[in-house]
Amino acid sequence: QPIGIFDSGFGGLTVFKSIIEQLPEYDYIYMGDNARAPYGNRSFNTIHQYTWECVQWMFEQGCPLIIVACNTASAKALRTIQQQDLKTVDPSKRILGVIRPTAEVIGDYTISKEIGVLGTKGTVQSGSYLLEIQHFFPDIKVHQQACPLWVPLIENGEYDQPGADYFVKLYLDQIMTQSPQIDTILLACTHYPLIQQKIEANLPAHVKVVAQGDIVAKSLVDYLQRHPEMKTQLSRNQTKAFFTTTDDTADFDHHASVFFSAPVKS
Ligand code: DGN
Repeated sequence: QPIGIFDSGFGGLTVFKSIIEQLPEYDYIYMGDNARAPYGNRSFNTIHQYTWECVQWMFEQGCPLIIVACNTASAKALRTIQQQDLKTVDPSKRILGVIRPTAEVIGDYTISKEIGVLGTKGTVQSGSYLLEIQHFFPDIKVHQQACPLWVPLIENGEYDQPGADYFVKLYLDQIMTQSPQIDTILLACTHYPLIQQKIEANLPAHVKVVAQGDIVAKSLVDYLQRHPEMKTQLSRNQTKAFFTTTDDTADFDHHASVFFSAPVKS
Protein backbone atom coordinates (compact mmCIF):
# COMPACT_ATOMS: atom_id res chain seq x y z
CA GLN A 1 0.00 0.00 0.00
CA PRO A 2 1.18 3.56 -0.66
CA ILE A 3 2.30 6.12 1.91
CA GLY A 4 -0.08 9.09 1.95
CA ILE A 5 1.27 12.64 1.96
CA PHE A 6 -1.30 15.30 2.76
CA ASP A 7 -1.15 19.08 2.54
CA SER A 8 -3.62 21.93 2.30
CA GLY A 9 -2.29 22.58 -1.20
CA PHE A 10 1.09 22.69 -2.90
CA GLY A 11 3.38 23.36 0.04
CA GLY A 12 3.70 19.76 1.20
CA LEU A 13 5.47 19.02 -2.06
CA THR A 14 8.64 20.61 -0.64
CA VAL A 15 8.50 18.00 2.15
CA PHE A 16 7.44 15.21 -0.21
CA LYS A 17 10.43 15.96 -2.44
CA SER A 18 12.79 15.23 0.47
CA ILE A 19 10.82 12.11 1.45
CA ILE A 20 10.93 10.61 -2.04
CA GLU A 21 14.67 11.37 -2.25
CA GLN A 22 15.38 9.53 1.00
CA LEU A 23 12.83 6.73 0.50
CA PRO A 24 12.58 6.24 -3.27
CA GLU A 25 11.58 2.58 -3.00
CA TYR A 26 7.99 3.15 -1.79
CA ASP A 27 4.77 4.14 -3.55
CA TYR A 28 3.02 7.38 -2.59
CA ILE A 29 -0.26 9.25 -2.91
CA TYR A 30 0.05 13.03 -2.56
CA MET A 31 -3.15 14.93 -1.87
CA GLY A 32 -3.51 18.71 -1.94
CA ASP A 33 -6.75 20.23 -0.64
CA ASN A 34 -6.35 23.18 -2.98
CA ALA A 35 -10.10 23.86 -3.19
CA ARG A 36 -10.03 24.92 0.47
CA ALA A 37 -6.45 26.21 0.78
CA PRO A 38 -4.82 28.11 2.29
CA TYR A 39 -5.53 26.81 5.79
CA GLY A 40 -3.22 29.37 7.44
CA ASN A 41 -5.85 31.76 8.85
CA ARG A 42 -8.68 29.25 9.44
CA SER A 43 -10.10 28.19 12.79
CA PHE A 44 -9.13 25.09 14.74
CA ASN A 45 -12.46 23.37 13.99
CA THR A 46 -12.36 24.10 10.27
CA ILE A 47 -8.79 22.88 9.87
CA HIS A 48 -9.58 19.75 11.84
CA GLN A 49 -12.67 19.01 9.75
CA TYR A 50 -10.89 19.55 6.40
CA THR A 51 -7.81 17.56 7.41
CA TRP A 52 -9.83 14.66 8.79
CA GLU A 53 -11.95 14.47 5.62
CA CYS A 54 -8.84 14.28 3.44
CA VAL A 55 -7.11 11.80 5.74
CA GLN A 56 -10.16 9.51 5.63
CA TRP A 57 -10.14 9.62 1.84
CA MET A 58 -6.49 8.57 1.84
CA PHE A 59 -7.24 5.72 4.23
CA GLU A 60 -9.97 4.60 1.81
CA GLN A 61 -7.35 4.52 -0.95
CA GLY A 62 -5.48 2.01 1.24
CA CYS A 63 -2.74 4.16 2.82
CA PRO A 64 -1.75 2.60 6.17
CA LEU A 65 0.48 5.59 6.99
CA ILE A 66 -0.12 9.27 6.32
CA ILE A 67 2.25 12.18 6.73
CA VAL A 68 0.52 15.48 7.33
CA ALA A 69 3.09 17.56 5.46
CA CYS A 70 1.55 20.86 6.51
CA ASN A 71 2.51 22.81 9.60
CA THR A 72 -0.88 24.45 10.02
CA ALA A 73 -2.76 21.13 9.89
CA SER A 74 -0.12 19.44 12.08
CA ALA A 75 -0.51 22.24 14.63
CA LYS A 76 -4.29 22.34 14.70
CA ALA A 77 -5.66 18.94 13.67
CA LEU A 78 -3.10 16.21 14.23
CA ARG A 79 -3.49 15.66 17.95
CA THR A 80 -7.30 15.28 17.77
CA ILE A 81 -6.99 12.90 14.83
CA GLN A 82 -4.32 10.81 16.55
CA GLN A 83 -6.01 10.71 19.94
CA GLN A 84 -9.70 10.56 19.01
CA ASP A 85 -10.61 10.16 15.33
CA LEU A 86 -8.32 7.23 14.49
CA LYS A 87 -10.08 5.07 17.08
CA THR A 88 -13.38 5.54 15.21
CA VAL A 89 -11.97 4.04 12.01
CA ASP A 90 -8.98 1.70 12.10
CA PRO A 91 -6.65 2.11 15.07
CA SER A 92 -3.87 0.29 13.19
CA LYS A 93 -3.53 3.25 10.79
CA ARG A 94 -0.81 5.77 11.56
CA ILE A 95 -0.65 9.49 10.99
CA LEU A 96 2.46 11.59 11.57
CA GLY A 97 3.04 15.32 11.34
CA VAL A 98 5.92 17.68 10.70
CA ILE A 99 6.18 19.57 14.00
CA ARG A 100 7.41 16.89 16.40
CA PRO A 101 10.23 15.57 14.17
CA THR A 102 11.41 19.13 13.58
CA ALA A 103 11.22 20.06 17.27
CA GLU A 104 13.21 16.95 18.16
CA VAL A 105 16.33 18.16 16.34
CA ILE A 106 16.10 21.93 15.93
CA GLY A 107 17.89 22.54 19.24
CA ASP A 108 21.03 20.96 17.77
CA TYR A 109 21.41 23.86 15.32
CA THR A 110 21.68 26.71 17.82
CA ILE A 111 24.71 27.85 19.79
CA SER A 112 23.14 30.96 21.37
CA LYS A 113 20.15 28.83 22.48
CA GLU A 114 17.67 31.24 20.91
CA ILE A 115 15.61 30.14 17.93
CA GLY A 116 13.20 32.02 15.69
CA VAL A 117 10.21 30.12 14.30
CA LEU A 118 8.47 31.53 11.22
CA GLY A 119 5.06 30.16 10.22
CA THR A 120 1.48 30.95 9.31
CA LYS A 121 -0.80 32.71 11.75
CA GLY A 122 -2.42 29.35 12.59
CA THR A 123 0.87 27.64 13.36
CA VAL A 124 2.13 30.51 15.50
CA GLN A 125 -1.15 30.96 17.40
CA SER A 126 -1.36 27.26 18.20
CA GLY A 127 1.86 27.54 20.20
CA SER A 128 2.72 23.99 19.08
CA TYR A 129 6.35 24.75 18.29
CA LEU A 130 6.86 26.47 21.65
CA LEU A 131 5.52 23.45 23.48
CA GLU A 132 7.27 20.81 21.41
CA ILE A 133 10.69 22.51 21.31
CA GLN A 134 10.56 23.22 25.04
CA HIS A 135 9.73 19.57 25.64
CA PHE A 136 12.91 18.39 23.89
CA PHE A 137 15.15 21.41 24.67
CA PRO A 138 14.01 23.07 27.91
CA ASP A 139 16.97 25.47 27.95
CA ILE A 140 16.23 26.96 24.54
CA LYS A 141 14.30 30.18 24.11
CA VAL A 142 11.86 30.14 21.20
CA HIS A 143 10.64 33.31 19.46
CA GLN A 144 7.82 33.15 16.94
CA GLN A 145 6.68 35.35 14.08
CA ALA A 146 3.68 34.90 11.79
CA CYS A 147 4.37 35.81 8.16
CA PRO A 148 0.84 35.89 6.69
CA LEU A 149 1.80 37.59 3.44
CA TRP A 150 4.45 35.09 2.38
CA VAL A 151 2.13 32.24 1.31
CA PRO A 152 0.07 34.48 -1.03
CA LEU A 153 3.25 36.00 -2.49
CA ILE A 154 4.62 32.54 -3.20
CA GLU A 155 1.35 31.08 -4.51
CA ASN A 156 0.90 34.03 -6.86
CA GLY A 157 4.37 33.61 -8.32
CA GLU A 158 5.57 36.97 -7.00
CA TYR A 159 8.17 35.57 -4.64
CA ASP A 160 11.22 36.11 -6.79
CA GLN A 161 10.21 39.61 -7.88
CA PRO A 162 11.99 42.62 -6.35
CA GLY A 163 8.71 43.73 -4.71
CA ALA A 164 8.77 40.61 -2.54
CA ASP A 165 11.92 41.84 -0.78
CA TYR A 166 9.92 44.38 1.21
CA PHE A 167 7.66 41.71 2.74
CA VAL A 168 10.49 39.25 3.30
CA LYS A 169 12.44 41.89 5.23
CA LEU A 170 9.35 43.06 7.15
CA TYR A 171 8.84 39.83 9.14
CA LEU A 172 12.55 39.09 9.49
CA ASP A 173 13.13 42.50 11.05
CA GLN A 174 10.23 41.81 13.41
CA ILE A 175 11.62 38.50 14.62
CA MET A 176 15.20 39.75 14.94
CA THR A 177 13.87 42.70 16.97
CA GLN A 178 12.37 40.20 19.43
CA SER A 179 15.95 39.12 20.17
CA PRO A 180 19.22 39.82 18.38
CA GLN A 181 20.57 36.64 20.05
CA ILE A 182 18.62 34.45 17.61
CA ASP A 183 21.15 32.44 15.61
CA THR A 184 18.76 29.88 14.03
CA ILE A 185 15.63 30.53 12.01
CA LEU A 186 13.26 27.63 11.41
CA LEU A 187 11.10 27.76 8.29
CA ALA A 188 7.99 26.25 9.91
CA CYS A 189 5.83 26.50 6.83
CA THR A 190 6.06 24.31 3.76
CA HIS A 191 6.13 27.29 1.38
CA TYR A 192 9.05 29.17 2.82
CA PRO A 193 11.88 27.07 1.32
CA LEU A 194 10.98 28.70 -2.00
CA ILE A 195 12.19 32.03 -0.62
CA GLN A 196 15.03 30.62 1.47
CA GLN A 197 17.69 32.53 -0.46
CA LYS A 198 15.86 35.82 -0.01
CA ILE A 199 15.43 35.05 3.69
CA GLU A 200 19.14 34.32 4.08
CA ALA A 201 20.04 37.50 2.23
CA ASN A 202 17.96 39.56 4.67
CA LEU A 203 19.41 38.11 7.87
CA PRO A 204 22.78 38.65 9.54
CA ALA A 205 25.33 36.27 8.01
CA HIS A 206 25.76 34.17 11.17
CA VAL A 207 22.06 33.24 11.38
CA LYS A 208 21.35 29.72 10.11
CA VAL A 209 18.15 29.16 8.17
CA VAL A 210 16.72 25.65 8.54
CA ALA A 211 14.13 24.10 6.20
CA GLN A 212 12.30 21.05 7.51
CA GLY A 213 11.92 18.78 4.44
CA ASP A 214 15.10 16.77 5.05
CA ILE A 215 14.44 16.63 8.80
CA VAL A 216 10.95 15.18 8.30
CA ALA A 217 12.22 12.71 5.69
CA LYS A 218 15.01 11.50 7.98
CA SER A 219 12.54 11.06 10.80
CA LEU A 220 10.31 8.93 8.53
CA VAL A 221 13.32 6.75 7.66
CA ASP A 222 13.89 6.24 11.40
CA TYR A 223 10.20 5.58 12.03
CA LEU A 224 10.09 2.82 9.41
CA GLN A 225 13.23 1.25 10.85
CA ARG A 226 11.59 1.17 14.27
CA HIS A 227 8.26 -0.15 12.89
CA PRO A 228 8.88 -3.20 10.68
CA GLU A 229 5.17 -4.08 10.94
CA MET A 230 4.38 -0.86 9.06
CA LYS A 231 7.15 -1.45 6.54
CA THR A 232 5.66 -4.79 5.52
CA GLN A 233 2.34 -3.10 4.68
CA LEU A 234 3.95 -0.67 2.26
CA SER A 235 4.08 -1.46 -1.45
CA ARG A 236 7.13 -1.06 -3.63
CA ASN A 237 5.63 -1.32 -7.08
CA GLN A 238 7.78 1.46 -8.44
CA THR A 239 4.59 3.19 -9.56
CA LYS A 240 6.08 6.05 -7.54
CA ALA A 241 3.77 8.94 -6.91
CA PHE A 242 0.10 9.47 -7.62
CA PHE A 243 -0.87 13.13 -7.25
CA THR A 244 -4.39 14.32 -6.57
CA THR A 245 -6.04 17.64 -5.76
CA THR A 246 -9.51 18.76 -4.65
CA ASP A 247 -9.38 21.56 -7.24
CA ASP A 248 -8.49 22.07 -10.90
CA THR A 249 -5.86 19.55 -12.01
CA ALA A 250 -4.26 21.64 -14.77
CA ASP A 251 -3.73 24.53 -12.39
CA PHE A 252 -2.42 22.13 -9.74
CA ASP A 253 0.10 20.56 -12.14
CA HIS A 254 1.32 23.97 -13.24
CA HIS A 255 1.99 25.28 -9.73
CA ALA A 256 2.95 21.95 -8.18
CA SER A 257 5.95 21.51 -10.44
CA VAL A 258 7.45 24.69 -8.94
CA PHE A 259 7.16 23.31 -5.38
CA PHE A 260 8.26 19.80 -6.39
CA SER A 261 11.09 21.06 -8.66
CA ALA A 262 9.99 18.43 -11.21
CA PRO A 263 7.01 17.92 -13.52
CA VAL A 264 3.80 16.85 -11.74
CA LYS A 265 0.76 15.20 -13.36
CA SER A 266 -2.39 14.82 -11.26
N1 DGN B 1 1.15 24.14 4.17
C1 DGN B 1 0.89 25.25 5.06
C2 DGN B 1 1.87 25.21 6.24
O1 DGN B 1 2.91 24.53 6.21
O2 DGN B 1 1.59 25.88 7.23
C3 DGN B 1 1.00 26.59 4.35
C4 DGN B 1 -0.12 26.83 3.40
C5 DGN B 1 -1.40 27.18 4.07
O3 DGN B 1 -2.31 26.41 4.08
N2 DGN B 1 -1.49 28.34 4.63
